[in-house]
Amino acid sequence: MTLDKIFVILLGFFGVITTYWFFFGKKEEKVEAKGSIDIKVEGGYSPSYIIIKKDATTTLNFLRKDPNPCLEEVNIPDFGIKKFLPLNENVPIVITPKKKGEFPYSCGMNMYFGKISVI
Ligand SMILES: [Cu+2]
Repeated sequence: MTLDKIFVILLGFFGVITTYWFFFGKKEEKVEAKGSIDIKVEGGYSPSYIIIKKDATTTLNFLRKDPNPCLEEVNIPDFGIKKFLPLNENVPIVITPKKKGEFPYSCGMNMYFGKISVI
């Protein structure tokens, strides 16, 4: 094998790793809410993965900073919650989960997602 062939193989290998890292390497930010948690709504939800305790009342404070109308509504179907999020206004959503599991939440059009994990 000539040096340039080795170089091309290495380059291809590097490309694959970079692509993999780009799509799968982004770690999901998991945050445990202790009574309440602030969720910033800007190009998605931050943090998006929220851990809460079963039978404990938790306040999710949604603050929308993104003028994109896509994010103007938040849905938590398992809790029967559908709320309008005015821009730059804190919207508290109070939940007291009665069962454990993972419950998704999303924008009104199902384009941005987050998850509530009840432990
Ligand atoms: Cu949307």
